[in-house]
Amino acid sequence: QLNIETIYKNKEAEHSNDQFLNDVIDGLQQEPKHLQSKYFYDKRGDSLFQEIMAMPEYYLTRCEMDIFKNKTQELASILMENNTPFDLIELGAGDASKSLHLLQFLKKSNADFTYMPIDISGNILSVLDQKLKTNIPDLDITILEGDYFEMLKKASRLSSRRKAVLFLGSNIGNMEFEHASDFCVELRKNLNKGDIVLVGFDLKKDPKIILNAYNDPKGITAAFNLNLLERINRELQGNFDVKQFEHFQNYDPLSGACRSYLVSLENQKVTIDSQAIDFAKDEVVYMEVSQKFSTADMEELAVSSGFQTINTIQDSKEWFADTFWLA
Ligand code: AVI
Repeated sequence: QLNIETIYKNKEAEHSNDQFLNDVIDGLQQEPKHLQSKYFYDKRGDSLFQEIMAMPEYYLTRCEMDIFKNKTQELASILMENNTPFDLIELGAGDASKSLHLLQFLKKSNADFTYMPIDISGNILSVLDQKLKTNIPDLDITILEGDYFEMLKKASRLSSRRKAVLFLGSNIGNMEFEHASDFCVELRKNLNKGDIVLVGFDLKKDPKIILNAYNDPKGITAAFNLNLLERINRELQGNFDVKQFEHFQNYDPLSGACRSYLVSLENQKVTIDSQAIDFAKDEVVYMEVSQKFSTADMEELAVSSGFQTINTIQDSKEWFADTFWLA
């Protein structure tokens, strides 16, 4: 049994289907066409992402796991500063496979904290809930399902303890650079002076290694992208013929942007909730950016959003960085 377990959902979740439909139609009416990658994560998308994380080419999870398994003490000592009680809030917690090591270490060290995972996927949060029940039965946990900032505000209403926010897995890379910057400014506004953030960044490296991580030969990443079209068919009465779209991945080592697209293989008309959208042969739908960072890029983001970098921890290959920012 979990010690304290409360599950909060935001109101928005009730209207999420309308929002999904609006965002899809709006994105497909733009030039170039665009779908938001936050919608990848339905039940099937969650499970495909689990498969991606287990692929030999997808080094990100293993690198960050290396940090969380082998540098746990270093991470924990910064979080446990002064031994004051705190809320450990994880944005986009997923199945918390990396933070699990940290949570176990903090518990063993008698840290006084509540774990507050935030995710938009209720499905993955129930997987997480089960996992924590089995692995750390005496953990204090408050589950927050919904939008990051709404849930962060909710966390502030529930507790006034100092906050340590985890934003791992290079999730920050799934935002365009300007959005990442706006996101960090907004994050800073939701924190008090002295709170800390731990952000995971995938670093710029050999372009081939990066491209391979998103262009696997088994086509799991392709299936992950195409699943969004299937999700639109399932949930929004769409009629995409998924076989008529092909995944295309590109990495630009200068900007560090690794982008995925779906290419229309023929001229076709798709109907979504009775709205028709035309796709020309070879027209692309821009799906996702997975931005890669240099140390200077990371620092620029910290400074421009009012944070001070206090420590950066890398994996043994130096491919991934988890960096502590002080608000
Ligand atoms: C969740 N996010 C950090 C992943 C990434 O690496 O950008 C999502 C992903 N897309 C394709 N493969 C993995």
